Amino acid sequence: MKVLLINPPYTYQTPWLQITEPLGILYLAAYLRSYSSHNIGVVDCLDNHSIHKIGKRLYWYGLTHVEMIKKISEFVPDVVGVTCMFSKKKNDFLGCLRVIKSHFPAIKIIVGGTYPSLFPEEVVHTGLVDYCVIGEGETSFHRLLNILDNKENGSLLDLDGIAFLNNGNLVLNPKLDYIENLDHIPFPARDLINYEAYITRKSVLHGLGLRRSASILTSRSCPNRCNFCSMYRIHGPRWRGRSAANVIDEILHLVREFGIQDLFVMDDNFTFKRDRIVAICDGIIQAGLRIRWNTPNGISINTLDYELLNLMKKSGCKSICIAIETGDEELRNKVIGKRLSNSKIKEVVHSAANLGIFITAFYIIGMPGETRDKFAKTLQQIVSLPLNGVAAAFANPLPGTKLYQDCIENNWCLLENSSDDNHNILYKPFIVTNDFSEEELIKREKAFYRTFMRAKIFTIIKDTLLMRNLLIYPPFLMRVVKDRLLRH
Ligand code: B12
Ligand code: SF4
Repeated sequence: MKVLLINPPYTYQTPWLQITEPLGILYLAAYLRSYSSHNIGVVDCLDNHSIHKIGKRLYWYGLTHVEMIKKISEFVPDVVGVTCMFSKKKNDFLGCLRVIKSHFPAIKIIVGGTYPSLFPEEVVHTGLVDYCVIGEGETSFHRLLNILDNKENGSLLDLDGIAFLNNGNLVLNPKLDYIENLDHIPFPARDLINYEAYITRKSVLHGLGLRRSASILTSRSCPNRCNFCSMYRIHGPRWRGRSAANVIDEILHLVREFGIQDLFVMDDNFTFKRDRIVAICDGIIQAGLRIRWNTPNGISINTLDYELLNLMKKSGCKSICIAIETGDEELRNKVIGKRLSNSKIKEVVHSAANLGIFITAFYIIGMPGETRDKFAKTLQQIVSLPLNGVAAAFANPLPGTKLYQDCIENNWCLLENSSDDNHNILYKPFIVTNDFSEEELIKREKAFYRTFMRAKIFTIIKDTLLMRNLLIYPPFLMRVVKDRLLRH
């Protein structure tokens, strides 16, 4: 069968959204190419990097629907597989499915990714899809295609991780069977997209990216259960890691085939297994790879210490992102469920700073229970710790999380910023409780960045020069200025 995988276009409020390669569908493509005889193609609507203003505070990222339809027509697929990485991109995703369905009613539509995995029932009831694959997709998608193509005996009714309508009745089989040995999955099929566009895209992710850069995933899922995170419902309850040797092979491949110099390690919990991360760092050093790497998705502070950070640094780690979430220990542990002490944070941040590793700390503003006093502890912490950068997001009750459940039960969600609003992903508060109003949260966000900037302005200037990222700013600022001018 001819199978075309599609990464749909996005809409977003600003023209400076960070977009990295769609590793999910590239993994699926690689798996199917290796283990099946299906003919696989990919339309990555985002790999042309075009951004168009389409409304007041609204930008279109990637191919237009007309361009996407043209590409589908050229491939003549029997099946299209469409991904959706963010729940908040639901409307863009459904819009894309609508267009495909109306132009190609005979083509089977299969979907997967974050939103379809969390809401399979809702997705199949849209009437826009034939099958929804839940969670990690390689094996379920492979078997689904084989059964549809009569290459495998078996019933769809028994297939792991799938939802569909069978004569109008919902079949919903949860995902139970995850790939144990991740080395069994080939490297992402980067050759199927315009990969050079991602490699040379001049946007900085926490200090790196000005040189030739790529993303890599060395493990799947995370054993923790933070109240705002639904990761485990997509990639399973248990952390699984690729072997160090397999990871080094991929890095060598990226360096030799694509000339990669900067690596974004996108894992959810890269440093979870100490012996593995030690072997990866040793492997990079022994192979003489002169790459720089960072962890834009955050690494767990509890897994770090001076010795490990020192080794990471020697292997090319330039910056780390760490998830502190709040300066208040009680809120961090009792509400968020992080199990992370202020003293451990202090120890790790000072160790990294002493080693010259740049540190960006992620915080959440507006978690239920965040009183003014607790928020003041966050402000104290970002000033007192030797951090190089901070990023704050408003607490966001993504459907499928414990936080969402709590917000529904307590009536804390802001209606005008509900999950149906497609364009609000980061910039507005989502929750109000007795501890804060919407206006108060907006003030807190401003205070957060103002406090950090005032305290660290010299560090910021020094880092910009040290990381040689100065060249990044003119094009970025041009985009910001253009956006502001066009807006008025
Ligand atoms: C890379 C990444 C980013 C990159 C950018 C991604 C991009 N589009 O450009 C950066 C670092 C910039 C980023 C930013 C953010 N991110 Co992010 N990010 C990721 C990350 C770490 C990796 C995605 C990935 O490649 N996964 C690896 C592949 C193998 O997994 P997968 O995509 O799920 O695909 C598998 C299955 O889902 C399935 N599948 C997928 N598609 C399809 C299609 C078909 C047809 C089939 C059959 C199966 C299938 O099979 C695949 C292989 O097994 C994920 C976490 C994660 N581990 O997935 C978070 C994640 C997607 N991000 C998340 C969030 C919340 C954000 C932010 C909002 C964070 C913030 N507060 O700033 C921002 C938003 C940015 C934006 N674009 O709007 C959440 C989304 C949650 C949700 N329910 O929506 C995730 C899941 C992390 C989490 N811990 O919950 N992110
Ligand atoms: S540590 Fe990160 S990936 Fe793990 S549960 Fe918490 S937010 Fe999710």
